[in-house]
Amino acid sequence: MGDTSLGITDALVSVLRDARSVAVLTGSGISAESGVPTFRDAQTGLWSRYEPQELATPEAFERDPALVWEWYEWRRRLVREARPNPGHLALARLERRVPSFTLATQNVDGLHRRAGSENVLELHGNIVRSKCSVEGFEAEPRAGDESVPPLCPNCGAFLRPDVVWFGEALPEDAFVSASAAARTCEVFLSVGTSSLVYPAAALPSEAARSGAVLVEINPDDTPLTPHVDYALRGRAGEVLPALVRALDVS
Ligand code: BV8
Repeated sequence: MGDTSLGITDALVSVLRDARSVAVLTGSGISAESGVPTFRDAQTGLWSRYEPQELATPEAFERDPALVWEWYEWRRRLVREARPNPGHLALARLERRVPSFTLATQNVDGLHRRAGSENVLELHGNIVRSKCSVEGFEAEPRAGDESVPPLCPNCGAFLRPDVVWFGEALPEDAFVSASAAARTCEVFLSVGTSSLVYPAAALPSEAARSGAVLVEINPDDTPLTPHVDYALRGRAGEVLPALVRALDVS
């Protein structure tokens, strides 16, 4: 049965095994074991002197488009080299055994889809995609375009990463679907997020208010911890596989 050293009790295993609908919110903590730095970890090397929250804004792009573009190019290289880890893979396995499963992620690294998850809502966009900073359409640089940032092939404005910056609205359809899943699920897992960034951070409480069993998977406490039914203290790459394994043997 459950691995009680990680807080996985028989009660939690049985609730999850019987659930017909499960919703999950992930944050950058689930990608930490894939080598993608979490959003609030001290940045390494050249980027150590910048605060991510300062760079991930329209104002920073307005002020210094080349700097912001280079920061994303650095992160894109990390993401390209990264592989899904056992935490991502466990969520893909869980999706296959739950009748209704929704995975809302704050991450922009695309690792959930690469792990085989299908119903993924990218609340904050995807770092691999670019879009025109004026027209807003998805666009890629023309071959041979050496400018930094590259220019929109359609209108010549700067391209920007297709992610949601601080102060920007989340993609409406993704967030509406994530809210609906939070309101209707029986079990809500909050994994690898500091629960500080809104409106995504409101989803777990919305689930709890609608009667869901609320589970947090994180090595540390967060502002959500006092409100959860189960706080599983550990790394996503360790806890999630143990949780899914417990379902298989139960
Ligand atoms: C908006 C994309 C309005 C870019 C990101 C109240 C309501 C609404 C908005 C606000 C509000 N209060 C404040 C706001 C404004 C702001 C906000 O929330 N600010 C915070 C800082 C207070 N919100 C916004 O601006 C949002 N927009 O509301 O617009 C609007 C509405 C209509 C019209 C116009 C405007 C937009 C927010 C999205 C910003 N973009 N990312 C990019 O990536 O470059 S957010 C960024 O933070 C990442 O997406 C990241 O995922 C996210 C959250 O961080 P975490 O994922 O939690 O990562 P973090 O490093 O913080 O924590 C990692 C956790 O993992 C830790 O707990 C750690 O313990 C744990 N961990 C570590 N290792 C592991 C682990 N866990 C498991 N396993 C491990 N191995």
